[in-house]
Amino acid sequence: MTKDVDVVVIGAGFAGLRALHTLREQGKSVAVLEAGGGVGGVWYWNRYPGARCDVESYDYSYAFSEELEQEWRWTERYAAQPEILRYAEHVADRFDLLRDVHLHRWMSDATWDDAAGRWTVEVTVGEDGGSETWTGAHLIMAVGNLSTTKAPQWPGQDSFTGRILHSARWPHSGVDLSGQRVGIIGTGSSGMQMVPVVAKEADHLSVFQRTPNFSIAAANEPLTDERDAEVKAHYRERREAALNSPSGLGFKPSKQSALEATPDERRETYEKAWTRLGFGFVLAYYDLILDEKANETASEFIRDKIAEKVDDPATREKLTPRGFPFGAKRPSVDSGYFEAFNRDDVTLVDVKSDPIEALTPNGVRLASGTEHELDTLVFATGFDAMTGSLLRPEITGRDGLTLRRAWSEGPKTFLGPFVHGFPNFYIVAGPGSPSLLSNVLLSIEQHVDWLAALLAHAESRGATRIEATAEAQAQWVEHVNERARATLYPRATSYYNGDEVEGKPRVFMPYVGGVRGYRRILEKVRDDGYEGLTLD
Ligand code: N01
Repeated sequence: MTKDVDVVVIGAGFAGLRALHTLREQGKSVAVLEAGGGVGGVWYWNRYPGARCDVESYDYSYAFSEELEQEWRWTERYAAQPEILRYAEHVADRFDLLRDVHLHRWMSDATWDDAAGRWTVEVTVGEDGGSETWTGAHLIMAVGNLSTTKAPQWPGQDSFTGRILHSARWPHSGVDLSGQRVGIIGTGSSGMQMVPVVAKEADHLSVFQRTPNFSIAAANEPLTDERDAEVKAHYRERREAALNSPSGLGFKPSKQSALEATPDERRETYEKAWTRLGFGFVLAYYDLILDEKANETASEFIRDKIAEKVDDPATREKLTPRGFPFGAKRPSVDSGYFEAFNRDDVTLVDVKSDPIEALTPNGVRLASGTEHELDTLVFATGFDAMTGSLLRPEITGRDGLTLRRAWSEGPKTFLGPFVHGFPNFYIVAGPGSPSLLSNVLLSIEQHVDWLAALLAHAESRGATRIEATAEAQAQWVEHVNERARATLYPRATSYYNGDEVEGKPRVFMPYVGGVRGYRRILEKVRDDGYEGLTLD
């Protein structure tokens, strides 16, 4: 039986929950279809040891309800995964969202019916492959940028007699790693967070590193009642500051060039940023991500920090990032990652110089023939970022155009949410918008509010179809590329550029114009009567 609603939302992470709440308040019927067994999105799936947010808890939380802001009590400056998941569950419960969230439903395809002016969404239900059909006048993709996992397949993988886990599909029951020889492949944010925690538990840990990356010390701490009261007394100002900052973290970069400061001034600025900014460290000076020489001053500062933490010179050298600008590849925020390599029971394996050749029944064999024996092997190998979850299902818009074909040269959007040829189809905080370069929770709320206002406006005019024009989309794509080209971002091999998946078009995907600049663009488009969109 087909189920009909006004709006179908895919994904019950922070974006999907917020869309449900806001559109329901507008009087729309909404169905949220979620592949997982609970709400929370990335925080539902990523349960690996040490998983925690690298945006401060007070900022990585919804701003739409002052009551919610005041009543929720975060316990740490950077919340750990279980606490964030509890928060998502609390929100779902508090705003009575669950009655419209349909779990264990994976969207296999969606097709626009031009005559009816509706989307038909086909869904696989549960593990046993049942199916359902939903239709909606609008389709919102709230699927997240880091949700389709990427796991390499090595020769001999099936012969490995130990256990293979992925950081983003960690068993809900937890995993006892005590007494085990554990291997972790990948040293992005997930790997770096996991290493110090697993090192304490396992008998021995081997870390397979391909590219050493920059990381900022987390400076995590418990939140005292005084601190909590202080933040809550000024929450509106904090939110305002976030909206008016480039990253949505409330921090504005110094207007001075890093190169104009004296070495002592720079050091002082960097020391302060080190304990305050997390991955916003890249904004310590405005030109760190614009100018190679300026960037090198920050890169060198971080390399010195790493050097202070690692005892063995050979290991230290292997852990030191070089050859790409700091920040151009997403830096991590870690708690004791580098120090973990001072332990006798942790080994760093450089798989750039000696690549993994195969898995064997006992572990991992490198090209040199060296074998690392393991009981558990963890893939912290990341995601098919930004486009993975949008292109895995088959999405067909007007005149049979599929999203895969429309994006065969990389994602093309108008402002991020809109794709020409796909009426009434919206992507929340995805490619073409600040998304992964911002505090994504803020970007999610910005998109949902703006889209909700657009839908209300269209309705008030009796319009039932909303679509970006080809011209507006082409101009936005050019603008996104032009802004990216003016920065150092394209100079690293990174998932921002689509480098993480072989054969993926090399296009810089997020919008580097910043949260504040982007918000102004959205406001102007709205004030100009939604120029760039056709409302019929
Ligand atoms: O994934 P990644 P992630 N052989 O893509 C390596 C967010 N996040 O899950 O760099 C060997 O960053 C790969 O090597 P290389 C955050 O936005 C946030 O760690 O490509 N190695 C890399 O080291 C983050 O950026 C939080 O050479 C292979 C690693 O695997 C994003 O999620 C916590 C390989 C993948 O790193 C993704 O992080 C966690 C191969 N075949 C995640 N394939 C916080 O809030 C891949 N690698 C703190």
